[in-house]
Amino acid sequence: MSESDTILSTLADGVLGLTLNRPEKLNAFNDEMHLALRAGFERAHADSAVRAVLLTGAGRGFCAGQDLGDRDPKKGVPDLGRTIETFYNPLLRLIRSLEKPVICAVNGVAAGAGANIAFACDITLAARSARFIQAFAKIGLVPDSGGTWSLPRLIGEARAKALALTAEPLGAETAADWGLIWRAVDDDTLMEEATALATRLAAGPTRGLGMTKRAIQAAATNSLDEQLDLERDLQREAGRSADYAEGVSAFLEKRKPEFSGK
Ligand code: LHQ
Repeated sequence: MSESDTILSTLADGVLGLTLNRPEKLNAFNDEMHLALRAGFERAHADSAVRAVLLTGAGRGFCAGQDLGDRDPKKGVPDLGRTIETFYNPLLRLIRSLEKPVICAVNGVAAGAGANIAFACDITLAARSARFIQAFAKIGLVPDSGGTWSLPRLIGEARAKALALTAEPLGAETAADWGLIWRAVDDDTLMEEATALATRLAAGPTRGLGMTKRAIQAAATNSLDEQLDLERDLQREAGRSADYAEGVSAFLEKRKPEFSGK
């Protein structure tokens, strides 16, 4: 894993905590933070001790998207497609393809790519005071980090277009009411609730949870027939897991299961 203080990393109870850590810039991404966050998610893929990820931000913001000081056209016309190809798209793919739960705790403003990364996570909680801004329209850009894909799917085309074209901030409670995120919680309980959720999921049947994530995501492009076949195949695999054996034994023996993640 790359050594950088732009991402704070912890591992406890199977939860890999990744904290965006450029608080003086509301955790806007510079290249170093991009690489360090990617290294964190690569570790989550490779390390079997990691059974869930908890992503959050240090300070008063979650993430203000790209550090615009690093992509200032006055310093030469930038190739933003390259930035997307090099940094954001690999990150989005790592989050979505990780067969372990990714919890996101949005502790404050989430703007631009910062908002869309939060929407790409599996379960997103936000502090009641947090807001989400599709800031791209304010600077002549197009939503990225999967925003043009996730927004219409999560909230429908009308709301997606209005948010993206106006860049109006959306409060956490409305985001939850609309189904953009899982839940808005009191600011002072956000990290406690997010950590408890991540810890609970990290103690869960990791392979089954991972396949559940894969199946739900596949539904975005599958027909019902394809999805039914996929469920059959994944259930066959899940049924052979140690965690299925443990789950059924625990149920029959009226005790709490102890899942190994295998
Ligand atoms: C920042 C930033 C920031 C640098 C706050 N950069 N310093 C992909 C491809 C390649 C390039 C382009 O981008 C993308 C994807 C994207 O993410 S595009 C969208 C980029 N993000 C934005 O346009 C958001 C810009 N930030 C804001 O609009 C505001 O800062 C928000 C609404 C997020 C928060 O407003 P306030 O709460 O009033 O805070 P602030 O504006 O005072 O910011 C605090 C500091 O953070 C400030 O620095 P300073 O030295 O004055 O204290 C800001 O300059 C800095 N900061 N966002 N993206």
